[in-house]
Amino acid sequence: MTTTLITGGTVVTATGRSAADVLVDGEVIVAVLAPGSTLLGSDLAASVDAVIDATGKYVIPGGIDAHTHMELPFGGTAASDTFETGTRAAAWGGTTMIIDFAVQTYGQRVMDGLATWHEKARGNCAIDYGFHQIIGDVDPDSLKAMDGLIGEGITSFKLFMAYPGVFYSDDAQILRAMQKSAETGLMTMMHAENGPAIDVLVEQLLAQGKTDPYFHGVARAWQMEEEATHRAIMLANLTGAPLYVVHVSAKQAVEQLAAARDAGQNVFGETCPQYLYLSLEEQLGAAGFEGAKWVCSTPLRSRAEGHQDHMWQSLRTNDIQMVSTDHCPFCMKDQKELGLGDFSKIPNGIGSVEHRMDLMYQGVVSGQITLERWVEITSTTPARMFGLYGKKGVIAPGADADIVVYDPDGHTSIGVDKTHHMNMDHSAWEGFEIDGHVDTVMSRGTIVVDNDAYVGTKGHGRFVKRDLSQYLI
Ligand code: DUC
Ligand code: ZN
Ligand code: ZN
Repeated sequence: MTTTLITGGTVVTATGRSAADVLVDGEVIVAVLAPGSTLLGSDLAASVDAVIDATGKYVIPGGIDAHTHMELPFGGTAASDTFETGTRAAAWGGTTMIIDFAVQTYGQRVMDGLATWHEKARGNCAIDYGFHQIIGDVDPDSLKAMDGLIGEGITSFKLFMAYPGVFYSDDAQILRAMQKSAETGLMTMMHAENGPAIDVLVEQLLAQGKTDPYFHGVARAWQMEEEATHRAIMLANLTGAPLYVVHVSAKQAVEQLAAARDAGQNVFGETCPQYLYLSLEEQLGAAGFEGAKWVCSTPLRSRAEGHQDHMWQSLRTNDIQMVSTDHCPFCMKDQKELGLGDFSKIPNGIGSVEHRMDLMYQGVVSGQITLERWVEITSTTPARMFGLYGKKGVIAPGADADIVVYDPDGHTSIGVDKTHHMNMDHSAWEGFEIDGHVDTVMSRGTIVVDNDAYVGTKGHGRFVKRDLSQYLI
């Protein structure tokens, strides 16, 4: 077993920062020591196999991206990152675990859907991974199958109030699934948009000749998100189900979540970097078909309406608890292009798994969030939310040695000809400049990224079984 000492850095956790050395033995952290401590010997550096000099740098728990879609068949094509390419790109950006979504499609058995996703991921990942289960067909069989999910290490399932004919669940199905959630402790994850109403607007816009990507954002108006979020909260309230709303983008949806939380309900919200930085006017409204790069659901919101500022504020006030990516990449060529002349045929999704840690660190630089909050929303809360904390999401003895050495004096330029390892022919983040740099990434004690070189291996990443959410009593 290899022993590594990470020395000279500032260890940052969700609750504070301190100068400390981190000792790794094999796959786990075994000690966090005050600088100069002789407790484990007078010259610890000389007695370990490797030393990482983190002087002037932050030592943080590796990022956990709790919302990715590698290889997802969707919109007439499939997300362009495989588990191999997507987890490698994640590692490049300081993410050491993803939680992807296994899919049960209509008419399929839940456990067969899960088995398919295990086959896709097994032996291919650069970093550890887990699964949530999409229940695309809530019927008596799938409700029964949900009883077996916890034993499989899958402690959360996702329903869609959008995408009629694809993943959509109606209110009766949602109610039944939430009853199961309340009974078992499984976290209900919700894509909260009123799909049937959106489809009417889509049809009307297209009939008026409004076919550009911009109209994707018009059809998926914030009222559609607010209404669905409210409905999901009410159904969760009635049933007692814990609820986690994914990819929140509208400030009105945040207000619904905040009100429910203030009233004591177990309701949580996730946002994504695109809802903090990008907008309906600037990106979705880009000239010609360019806006297709940013077609995702929920959609980018109007900056004039103040959604982005409100979302940053919600991260500070904890009305939104964490940031994932909803990584669902599609190339422009042959994929996004399916929607030339009809925005509703553009595959929905943005690729960001590589850049989440950097983009959120830029929020520290710009004064939007603190250093500790950065760690909290990108690693510690995702770990607690999805039953991984202790093993993941923290720098402490006994935790997996998933560690990132981050250089606040470094710089990262994002763009397809610069930092870009996702399997896409464009970057939704082209031109973004980050005042920081991921120097070293360790996954369970193995260095996978070292000073701008990928040194990881396909298959190093293991499936991680998760406990129930650690936010629930
Ligand atoms: N939204 C996206 O943008 N892509 C995948 C699925 C989703 O809900
Ligand atoms: Zn979704
Ligand atoms: Zn998603």
